[in-house]
Amino acid sequence: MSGARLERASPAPAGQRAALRADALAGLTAPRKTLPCKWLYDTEGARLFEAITRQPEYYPTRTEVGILREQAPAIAAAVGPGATAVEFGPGDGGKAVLLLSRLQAPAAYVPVEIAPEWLDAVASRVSEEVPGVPVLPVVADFARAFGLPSGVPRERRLGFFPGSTIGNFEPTEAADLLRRFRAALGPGARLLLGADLVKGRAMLEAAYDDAAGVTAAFNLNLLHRLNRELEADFDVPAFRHRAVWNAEEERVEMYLESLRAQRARLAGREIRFAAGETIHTENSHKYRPERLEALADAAGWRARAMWTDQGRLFSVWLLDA
Ligand code: AVJ
Repeated sequence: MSGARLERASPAPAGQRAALRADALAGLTAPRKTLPCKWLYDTEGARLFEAITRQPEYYPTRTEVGILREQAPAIAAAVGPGATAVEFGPGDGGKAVLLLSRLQAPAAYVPVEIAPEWLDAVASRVSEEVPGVPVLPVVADFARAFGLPSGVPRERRLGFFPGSTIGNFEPTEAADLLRRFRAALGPGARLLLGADLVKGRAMLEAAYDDAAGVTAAFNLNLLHRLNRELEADFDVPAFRHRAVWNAEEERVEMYLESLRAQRARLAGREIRFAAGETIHTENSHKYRPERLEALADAAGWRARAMWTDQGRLFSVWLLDA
């Protein structure tokens, strides 16, 4: 996947910065400190995530791309000709290029993305690499209610939500999200969904704490970001990255752990840390196939097909509205 083509505008616009400040103040003054994982993805965070996907321990991206490639004929046959692919959070557009180039005569590609500059880059990449498929970009936050513009064909809509991004949502939020996708896509739609599967602790914890330290840098970048954008003064080397498989909740949890008692200034407030105290920065939920199916069901979708790899590490689903 070539992530280098895309650049997010930096620094973030004023509205975003105010939202970051509000989230950081709320999260870091709570009894159990937390920061929303969406803030991991500034320019540097997006670059580091792309580097994570190339680490030997981080199996999800390469496994999902392998499934999409290997099962492309089955996926294309199940989807049929003339689909309009609507992708929620297209990343660098690499998976869209893969999908569109394997589908039978796709009618259009509709990337839905909150950052306009990111959307432009995806649109030009897909137009270049899959010529002949019209690209209709939509600026929207798919995590909230949204509608597709009237210019998007109504027939044969295929939602596309790869990457196990669904795993970043709590199961109830994930069901809400799938329900909103269904509402936005309309009757008769399909959804091609990627979900990471439950597996053993060792493999999961290694995937979220690679030996090269890229995931650690990705997580710690959140503190650098608060220093950069909110003029905070976190002593970043005094924190360390931790990744823990929570077997009860079936999710990998990422934390930043304070190595000593310390304090930091943030937007006029003092944030205190005890030695060993943590900031919870991300949940990455893993699914058993039957749980994913139940989740889809609860959101009004019916599972039509599921594809997996030989090791049953990752799953790609085709759902019917
Ligand atoms: C992009 C959200 C799917 O949860 O695996 C990778 C993000 N965090 N390593 C994931 C992530 C740490 C990733 N998602």
